[in-house]
Amino acid sequence: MTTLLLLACLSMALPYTVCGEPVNPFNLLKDRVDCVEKQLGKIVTPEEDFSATNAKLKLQVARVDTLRQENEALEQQQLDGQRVLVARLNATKTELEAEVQELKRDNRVNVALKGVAAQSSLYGIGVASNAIDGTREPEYNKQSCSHTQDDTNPWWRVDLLGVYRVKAINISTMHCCAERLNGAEIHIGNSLENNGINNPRCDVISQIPTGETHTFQCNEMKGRYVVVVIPGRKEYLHLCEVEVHADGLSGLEAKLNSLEHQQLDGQRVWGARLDDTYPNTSLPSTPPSITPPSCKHFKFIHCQMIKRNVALKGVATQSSLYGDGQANNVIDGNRESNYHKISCTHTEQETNPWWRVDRSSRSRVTAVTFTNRGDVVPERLDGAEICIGNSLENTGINNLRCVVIHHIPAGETYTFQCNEMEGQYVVVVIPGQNKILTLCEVEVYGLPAGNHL
Ligand SMILES: [Ca+2]
Ligand SMILES: [Ca+2]
Repeated sequence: MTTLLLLACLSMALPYTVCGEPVNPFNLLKDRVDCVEKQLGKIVTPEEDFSATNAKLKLQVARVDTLRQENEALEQQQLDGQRVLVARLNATKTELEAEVQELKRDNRVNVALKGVAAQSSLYGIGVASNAIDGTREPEYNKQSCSHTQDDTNPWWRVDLLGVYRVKAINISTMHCCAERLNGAEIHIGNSLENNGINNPRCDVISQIPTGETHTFQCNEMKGRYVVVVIPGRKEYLHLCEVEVHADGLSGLEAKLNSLEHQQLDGQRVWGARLDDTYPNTSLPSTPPSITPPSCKHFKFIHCQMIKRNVALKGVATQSSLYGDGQANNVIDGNRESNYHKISCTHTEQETNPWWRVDRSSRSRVTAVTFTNRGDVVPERLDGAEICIGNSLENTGINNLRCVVIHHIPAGETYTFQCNEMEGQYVVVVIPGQNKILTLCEVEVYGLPAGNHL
């Protein structure tokens, strides 16, 4: 108490001035920030290049040791999203130094720099980590570009070692042969299925000129892995730098995000959110093996099945029938991939063969899982498109497209994320002439429309 009084007396006695004007010592921090902003406003305009001018002000303030703590708050004071005010006491503690620093454009941080890179194969000195070494150097010989062999569907991937909300990705090409990257896709997500290629797609690279850097916006897609793949052809994949500009998720959100992907039995996923009425923010480290009704025992969370195979209750139809390949075989709950066990569909050979499930009610489709035929001809499914929506126009093919299936190996099951596309119908079509559509199981995971976790 005595100390407080003494401090108060000192405060009254010492002339606290900011920008030459006396201030209330109890509003010192606030006034000082205002002052700095005013000062900066006079000498720096938004159009100026901050990295060049890097304005710096020195403000006379009284000796106040407690400013050390207050400075921590000051350092985070943002001016306009692109610039940040950094302030600190100088060595003599009698002056406050304040400067405006330009943040990286849009306040983004390249989180790939701390990641771990991998790729489908290695050519020469083009190790995967060259694409996250922090330099865009385009000369292959300078060992800053990744380079695969002439692979079919070559891929490169960075594991960000945590889940991030990805805003944008910069990709820099090599001096040689930049056209090889044409048609490459950028995928982001938490799955390593199919080397991460089955994660949702951010964008397709149409063309990046030799030695240049292009930016792809990813709308805050969440994920731990960023994958670049050249689908559908044999090609060398080389990348001189991949910069991933992203924000980290909060601790709790990160936990939830990883939990959401923890499958219990292939059909259910455990999810949780904080209950606003309960302050405890702790979460169990592993999903409880419980069904939704018993979730209510957890007072501090809600949990529910956030994914269930809603295709099972649908009605399937297809463009034509060959042999025993009934349309409903694909939603019989059985992933048996041998066509002769009568759990797969089969159309005639025709133009644009399609299969469709009517789920009789609208829901938000989070993901669609496909099991391809396992005994022979898995390549028939290559190029199939998944469309989701509420329209039956053109047999449902005109609905929005979730994904194009490049290839699912024989008998394997792949999951494609559809980011909660809403629709009553899920349609699979193989565009082109003389095509045959065979599917052994389609699982549609979704949430009721309007029910947000
Ligand atoms: Ca590099
Ligand atoms: Ca089946």
